[in-house]
Amino acid sequence: MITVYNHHHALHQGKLEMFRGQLVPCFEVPTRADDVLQELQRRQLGEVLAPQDCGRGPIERIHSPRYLDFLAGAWSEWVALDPANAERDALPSVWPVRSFRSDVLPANFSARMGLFSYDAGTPLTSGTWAAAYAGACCAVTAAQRVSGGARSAFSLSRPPGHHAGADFFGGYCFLNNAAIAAQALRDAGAERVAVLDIDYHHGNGTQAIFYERADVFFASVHGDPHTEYPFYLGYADETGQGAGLGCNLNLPLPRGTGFARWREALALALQRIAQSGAQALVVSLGLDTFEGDPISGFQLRSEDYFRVGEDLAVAGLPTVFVFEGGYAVDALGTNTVNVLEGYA
Ligand code: 6XA
Ligand code: ZN
Repeated sequence: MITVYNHHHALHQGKLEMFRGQLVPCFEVPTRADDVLQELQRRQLGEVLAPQDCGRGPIERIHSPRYLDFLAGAWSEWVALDPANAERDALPSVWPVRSFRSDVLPANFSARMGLFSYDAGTPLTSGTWAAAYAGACCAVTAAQRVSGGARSAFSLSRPPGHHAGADFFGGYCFLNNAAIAAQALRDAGAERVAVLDIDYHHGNGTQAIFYERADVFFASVHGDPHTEYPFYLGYADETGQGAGLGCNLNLPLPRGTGFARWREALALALQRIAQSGAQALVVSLGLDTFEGDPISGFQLRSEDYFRVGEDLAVAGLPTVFVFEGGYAVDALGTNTVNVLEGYA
C-alpha cells in the first residue's frame, strides 16, 4: 500500500467549534493524521511519499473558481478586518437559506463566508488553505498512482473532505478530496468510477457533486440523517437525478448499529458498485463508525476493520483510499491501518 502523506496537514488546527450553543475544542485535531502515520510505519505497511504539487487544475474540476479564490484569500481578509483576529479562527454566523440570493457575491466578509458554508462547526484558520490544498494534491497523487497501475494507494491528509461541495465548506471539510480523486481517475481514462463512503456521516458534498452524473456512482453507508449529521441529505430515496438517476445509493442505518448489520449494508453497496461497471474505486475512509467514537453512534470494534479491508479487496477494483473522519484518537491509528492491512 502506497501512502501519500500531507506533511502540511497541521497548518490547519482549529481552536473552537460551535456545538449545542457553546464553543468547544475541535474534535478534528492534527494528532489524528500523525497517529495514523506512526501506526503505518510501525507495521511497515509500505512506502510513504509526499504529494506532487498538482496546481489548481484538478481541484477546479470539482470546485468553483470563486469558492477557491475565497478560501485562498479568506485568512488575509479576516485579519484585515481586525488585527486581533489573527488570534482567533473565523467561523460563519449568517447563511443565505431559501429565498435568499446566492448569485450575488457580497463585499462583506462574513456574508461571503456564510455563502460558502453551511455550519458553524468548521473553523477556518491561518493554515487552512495551505493544508487543504496540499491534501487535495495527496488525493490527486494517489489517484495518479492507481491510474498508473498500482493496486491501491492511501491519501492520508486532514482536514477531511466529504462534506465539502462544489462551492461550500462544512463538517470540518473544505476541499472534497474523494471527489477530486474520483475525477482524476476519470480524467486519466477510467470511464466509470465509484465512490464508496464508509464514514459514519453521510458524504453530502460528494453526493451533491456527482448527483446528476452517470459516470460516477456514489454509495454511502452512514448514520440515519433523521438523527445524525448532516441531517439534510443522505436519505434512501435520493437515487440521483437526470443522467445520474440510479447512480446514487444511500444506506442509512440507525444509531447503535453493530458490525453484522453494517457489513450487510457494505455488501449491498459493493454489489451495486460492481453492477455500475466502475473500473476504479475511491473509498471515503472514515473511522468514526468505531464504538469508542466520541461524536458518532455505530458499534464497530477494532478487529472488525480487518474484515472491512478484506471485503473491499474482494471487490477487486483498483482503489484509492481517502482519509475522512474518526475522533477516537487512541484507536484511530489501529483502526485505520487494520482496514488497509485487511485490504493488503
Ligand atoms: C458536527 C459534526 C461534523 C461531523 C464531521 C465528520 N460538527 N464527518 O466526521 O464525517
Ligand atoms: Zn464522519
